[in-house]
Amino acid sequence: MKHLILSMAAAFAVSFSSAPAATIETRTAPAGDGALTDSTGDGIVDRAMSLKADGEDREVHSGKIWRQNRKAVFEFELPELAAPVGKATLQLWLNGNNGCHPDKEGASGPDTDLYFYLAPEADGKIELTDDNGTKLGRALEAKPVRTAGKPLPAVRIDVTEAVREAAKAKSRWIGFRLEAAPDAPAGSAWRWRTSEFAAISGRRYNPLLTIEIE
Ligand SMILES: [Ca+2]
Ligand SMILES: [Ca+2]
Repeated sequence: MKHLILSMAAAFAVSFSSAPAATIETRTAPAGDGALTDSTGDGIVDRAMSLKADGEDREVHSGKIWRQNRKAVFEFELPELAAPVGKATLQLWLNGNNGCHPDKEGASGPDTDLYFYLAPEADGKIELTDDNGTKLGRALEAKPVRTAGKPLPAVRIDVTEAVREAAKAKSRWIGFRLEAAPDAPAGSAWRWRTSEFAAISGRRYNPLLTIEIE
């Protein structure tokens, strides 16, 4: 029991000793992953959604589809990052057979960029003001992610620079937003699993941020 308590405490602790680097894991909660939608095509998001009702796919989309521009948003609570961040990785899972709409073999979502933002907009809730922040880079290209006969792989993105910015700003939350590149054509979207999906289908699918402390 004592060992268990120590392990749990270590999940959010930072070591100041010269011991090997610590690794911190933080996951989204249902209120903190969701989608922003521009439904009128004016470039301004007008809908924020964090929870899917029972019977739906428990996924959020990034792409220009059904005359909407949909953006997927994931907010993570951070521990106090007093020691230097060595490396940070965002791990997400796509949904469906091919991870995209339309879900056809050989199909893909659009070229997709990743943005990050900090508190106060990053706060564990999905709001219109989360359409904000700094572009980190290209997260996915417009090409199929599925290898025939194999399950969809996890999508892992290096977000070290973003988490270092959060540590410098002492932000206790960080948000990541995936959206179609500005020049991407309409007609496809990526389908991202949320914490609601993980609650039903397995914790391994929960959006995950892993931070290695030096
Ligand atoms: Ca959610
Ligand atoms: Ca927010």
